[in-house]
Amino acid sequence: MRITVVRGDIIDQDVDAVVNAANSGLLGGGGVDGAILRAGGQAQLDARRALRDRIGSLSTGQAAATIAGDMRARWVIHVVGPVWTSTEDRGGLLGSCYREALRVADELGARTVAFPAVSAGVYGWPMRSAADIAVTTIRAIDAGVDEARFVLFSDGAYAEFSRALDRQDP
Ligand code: AR6
Repeated sequence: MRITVVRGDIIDQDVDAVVNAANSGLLGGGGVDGAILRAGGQAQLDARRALRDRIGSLSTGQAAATIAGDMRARWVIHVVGPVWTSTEDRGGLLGSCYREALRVADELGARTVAFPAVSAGVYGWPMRSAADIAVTTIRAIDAGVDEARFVLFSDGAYAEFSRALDRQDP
């Protein structure tokens, strides 16, 4: 599996599946979640509602897919990242988001998957740590996916993910 890092908007990526930093209610929010829902339109919203009717809510660290609707991508893989706190190490849950997303991507048969910096926005996770956990976790997985692409919205996020990838290159 190739791991790549780009600066840009996850909506614009020509990939099979896009990972969404969702909340457990699954029906949208701000940040990347809002952008993905807007881009997906009614078909994606209907699919999110159907998923919620089926599973109730999505737990932190878990992943579940819907169709993407009007997006270029075919699927959205929803994950719920942990909210940052300095009093408890929730890094395992953040790693689980990436692991579970890739497992679901494999099940779907997705060859290319775009990831945002899960938890590093509204949920407050420090970008440096978010990048280290994301890269370390993805590196350790032997997935059927050809490319895992981190798509970072800001220069700062892009710099941290690039650093994490370079630092850990064999
Ligand atoms: N493309 C790529 N990255 C983006 C985009 C985009 N279009 N938009 C934002 N980001 P966040 P979280 C970056 O807040 O911290 C929502 O309300 C953003 O700059 O989207 O996991 C959900 O419903 C940041 O670096 O996700 C939840 O309630 C990163 O994506 C909650 O926010 C993640 O920021 C989840 O919070």
